[in-house]
Amino acid sequence: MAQQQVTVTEHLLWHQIKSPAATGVFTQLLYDLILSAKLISRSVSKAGLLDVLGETGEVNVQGENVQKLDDYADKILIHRMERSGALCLMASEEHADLIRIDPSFTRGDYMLIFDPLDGSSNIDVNVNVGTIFSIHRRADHSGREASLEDILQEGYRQVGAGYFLYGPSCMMVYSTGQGVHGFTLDPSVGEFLLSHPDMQIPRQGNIYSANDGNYTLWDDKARLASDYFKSDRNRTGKPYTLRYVGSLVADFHRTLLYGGVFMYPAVRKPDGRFEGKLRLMCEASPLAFLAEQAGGRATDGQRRILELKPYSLHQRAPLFIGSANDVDDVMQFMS
Ligand code: P6P
Repeated sequence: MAQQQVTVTEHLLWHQIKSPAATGVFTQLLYDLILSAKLISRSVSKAGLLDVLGETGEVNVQGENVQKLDDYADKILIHRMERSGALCLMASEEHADLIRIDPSFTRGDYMLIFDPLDGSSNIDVNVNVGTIFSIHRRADHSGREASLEDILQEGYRQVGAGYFLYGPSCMMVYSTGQGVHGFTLDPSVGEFLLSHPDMQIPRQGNIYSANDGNYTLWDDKARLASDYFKSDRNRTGKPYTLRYVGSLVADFHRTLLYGGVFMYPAVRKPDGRFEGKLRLMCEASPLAFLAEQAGGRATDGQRRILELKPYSLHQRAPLFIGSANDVDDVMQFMS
């Protein structure tokens, strides 16, 4: 008998039944994210043809010719998600300010933060890119208009997080706090099928993932951590393999499956300040949620990523994420 495939729809409904608080609004929110990703995946897969064939002649939902893909992905998500009926606020890596939901749309208590197409600079060389999303639920029910103070929540308060990876296949990896689950899009039927149930990061890895080109810009502690993994002093007794795609979703997805450590330490700026590159709310925090749900760890070098209280929408943070043993070892050098 053909293996019975579990669709993401079945999986979400099954989880909704298991979650007493679930009202179906959250499930609808995820459905609309999935539809957005299918639309983005379709355009990303044709990216290279934009030059070969010129304009694909495609017209997006706003009746405009397909633009730069990250702008296109951003527009798809905003258009679809403002109509989900689940949101009171959105924030996009592409927009400096909050995206409010027009009162003409049904609104809800959820807040969505997303990076519409992370790693988009890699598209021109046909490297995997991804959409990262983080879902919070508003704590205030006074009826006042939702504002920045509602969305600037610590990562441990996320009610859902995940990413879509556009690569050889299109994958969705998500968690609502009941483990991490991966789905692969079957383009012949347009459905995400459960391919990686209950994903767990190996407790110990042997892959080191960082942009070593920044080595001279790191502080001494980050350099010591980097040297440790590339020596025979680490727990495996031999140097780790180095793998670095330069697309966060791809590097994280490999870390989730194979283990090891991904690190993007703070780098020294011309004025001498050290600053992280990755954004806390739409990159580090959702991936940290997934990492911990999969038995891994995520820190900024001092504190657990999920404990950081954001002070601004686009603040950046250093990120060390992956296998529990490997991130614990990083902390030996960083703390
Ligand atoms: P670097 C892509 O531009 C991105 O935001 C992440 O996807 C990726 O992890 C990082 O930047 C790569 O940065 O400095 O190594 O090119």
